[in-house]
Amino acid sequence: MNIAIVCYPTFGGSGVVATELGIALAKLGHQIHFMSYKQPVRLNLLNPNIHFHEVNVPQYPLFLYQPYELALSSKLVESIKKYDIDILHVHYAIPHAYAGYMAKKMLAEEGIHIPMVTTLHGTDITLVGNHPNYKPAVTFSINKSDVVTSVSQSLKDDTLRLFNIKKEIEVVPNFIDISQKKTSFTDCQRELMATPDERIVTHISNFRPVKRISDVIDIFYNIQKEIPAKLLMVGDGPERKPAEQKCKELGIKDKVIFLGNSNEVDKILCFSDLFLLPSERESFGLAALEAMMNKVPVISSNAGGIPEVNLNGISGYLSDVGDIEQMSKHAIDILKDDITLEIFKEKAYEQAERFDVNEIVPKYVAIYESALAIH
Ligand code: GMT
Repeated sequence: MNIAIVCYPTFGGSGVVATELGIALAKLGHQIHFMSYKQPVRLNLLNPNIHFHEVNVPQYPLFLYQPYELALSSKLVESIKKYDIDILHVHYAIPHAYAGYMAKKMLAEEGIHIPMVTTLHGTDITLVGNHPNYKPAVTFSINKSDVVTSVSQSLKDDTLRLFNIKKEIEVVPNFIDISQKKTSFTDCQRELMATPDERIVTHISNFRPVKRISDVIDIFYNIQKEIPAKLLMVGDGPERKPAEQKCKELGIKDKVIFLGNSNEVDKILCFSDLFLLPSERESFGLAALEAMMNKVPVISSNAGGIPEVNLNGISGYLSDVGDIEQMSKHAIDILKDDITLEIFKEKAYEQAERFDVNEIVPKYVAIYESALAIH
């Protein structure tokens, strides 16, 4: 199939999932055309089946906001015709499903009919899409998609609760490529980050308020009082500066390393002992799954779809949002002795295997095939 994938190119999980999906489909022999305003961070173009088409938005001083949707839908129309695209898969409803629908309508005028699959990722529904200023357009473009998928059952339930959706929503969980882990472990340089007696605790996100970065610091503060430890903070965003300030005030600044954005998270996770994800909301928690693939147990909140990924008492522990005391206690329980830690590490890996690329990508292929069959 010739497949167009529209996604955000930045460090957010939706762009990562879209990119990994395109790479997996390209390995299966499909021609993949990524459309975005920048090359997605995890996209390695050294594959003859992968193509990247940059969406350029001309800057015009009259506009306070440049019309990205227009540029995207025009680019889609042009590329779908030029590359004989069979299927359009948009990740993140805003504005991709909307622009995709406009492209479909323009193409239909020329007698070209192409099915559109929309994958909902979370913030497009729970945080942004539900805003009254966006809600009618988001509802419309979900209902006008040929197939709608969501990355967790929890997100499906939220979508049906918050929007007037007439379409069936199919749950297709996010995935990881377990085989990648086995090959990248030689690069693991734990000694650069911590002394042999220290545990390494890690958090990865885009440091937005929804990630509750302050809770991450509080939990680590409690851990390091009981167990020698370092905290690796990977990513960047609005909560980074306040977090750095908080570490200074708590007197733990030498134990917390802010690494900034990285597209090589496996090289950090491979020597991590525990992952913290105390989010306020999380439709899935891809970062937690990536940790588990690297045998890192997870201390998380029980928000949204996280319980579908992290199993309480098995791959880590779950607590109510904001329950710092319980999260700290559970973290210390896992880290306090090598045998317990090893058991949790193995169980985290076993749970991650359920989300392997080979289990999940065929579900998308089947969706494309049935969308093409009925279109
Ligand atoms: O929250 C983020 O880190 C970014 C956001 C995005 O849209 O890229 O992530 C959402 O999609 C991810 C991939 O499906 C999920 O793993 C995240 O849980 C989800 N984030 C939220 O729901 C807050």
